[in-house]
Amino acid sequence: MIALRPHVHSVAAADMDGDGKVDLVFNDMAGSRVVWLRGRGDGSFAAPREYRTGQGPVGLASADVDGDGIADLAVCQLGGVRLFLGGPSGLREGGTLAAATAAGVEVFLTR
Ligand SMILES: [Ca+2]
Ligand SMILES: [Ca+2]
Repeated sequence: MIALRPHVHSVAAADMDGDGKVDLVFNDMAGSRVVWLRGRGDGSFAAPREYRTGQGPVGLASADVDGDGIADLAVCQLGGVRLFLGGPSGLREGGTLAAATAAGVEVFLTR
């Protein structure tokens, strides 16, 4: 069981550790985090694991953006988009993809 504040808006379902079983990640907007549940493949999940985000994570999208065959996670948060890369031990920080500036949104394309 994990205590969540209100404002869970988004869930992403994908295999983010490459074990062939679908995992779930959901946002905790008020807690500035995402919560990853590693799927066991039978409808149950391992203990939740938390990853800090910027303020107000609200939207999630999952796809293999670095081409290693393991799903990754993009998190829309206040002021930009943060990337988490999937891997055998879970998610790891992958940097900022886009940030809001006074002039608009700046998109970063470097690795
Ligand atoms: Ca998995
Ligand atoms: Ca990947």
